[in-house]
Amino acid sequence: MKDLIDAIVALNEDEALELTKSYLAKGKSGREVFDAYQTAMAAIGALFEKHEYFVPELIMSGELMSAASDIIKPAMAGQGGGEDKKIGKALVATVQGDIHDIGKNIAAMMMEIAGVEVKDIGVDVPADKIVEAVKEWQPGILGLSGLLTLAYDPMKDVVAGLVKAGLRDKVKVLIGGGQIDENVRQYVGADVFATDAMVNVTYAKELFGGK
Ligand code: B12
Repeated sequence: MKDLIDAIVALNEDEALELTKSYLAKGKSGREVFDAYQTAMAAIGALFEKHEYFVPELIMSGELMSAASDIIKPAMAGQGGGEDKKIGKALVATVQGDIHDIGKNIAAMMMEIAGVEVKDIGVDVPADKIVEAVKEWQPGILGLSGLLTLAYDPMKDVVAGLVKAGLRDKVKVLIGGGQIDENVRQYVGADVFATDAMVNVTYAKELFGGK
């Protein structure tokens, strides 16, 4: 799908969305098409680092990815099946200071497709609001997203808040974002880290016993 990846990286939205539809129509899976987007987003991030792209390009790439998600989501739902059967609950948020939401939305979407009831409380959410939401809604999984290195301390604050509220052993904390690794997981005190939304799905199925 090199033509699709090139169109995304060039931020040629019309061409990218047309190719997205055409690849799905020709039988590529939602997952394969989605992977092409993730490859392209990584390339866009690299161009930003090299100062060839700037914030407006990041904004455009974000809009393109959101528009593409609307097309890919039904294709993935069609493949996954079992959307009506809820196997458990997951709360998701992007932590304070971070407004990136594409990865969070995809992680939420993949869990919904796997039959998890998902509540998304948005971006730039302060730790106390997240802890409060866990207390009220009692999810089995708390998925925290953060793409900035600045997001690690707010994630740690959420875990500390859960401990303080006596909720830490009631919820599994998954943290996700392109820059996250095992060191960050340990620093934050989360249960699992994910640089891929499928981790969420596998984990949810294990935890909630879904098929
Ligand atoms: C698009 C984008 C933006 C858009 C976001 C639009 C939106 N609605 O989200 C906008 C323009 C707003 C933006 C702003 C900024 N950005 Co920006 N952005 C990106 C970019 C190009 C792509 C991110 C993306 O959507 N990727 C595609 C998704 C699908 O991937 P993902 O987020 O990693 O998610 C996957 C996994 O990580 C995982 N996952 C993610 N969350 C979760 C949660 C759970 C629970 C689970 C299980 C899994 C999971 O599953 C997802 C699907 O597989 C990245 C570069 C990159 N390579 O990531 C830079 C990047 C993240 N941005 C960066 C920066 C610096 C900024 C700004 C500070 C720029 C500025 N000077 O203003 C601001 C910060 C604003 C803020 N306070 O948050 C840096 C961060 C560097 C750092 N180490 O901190 C990056 C890495 C670019 C770079 N290479 O320098 N950005």
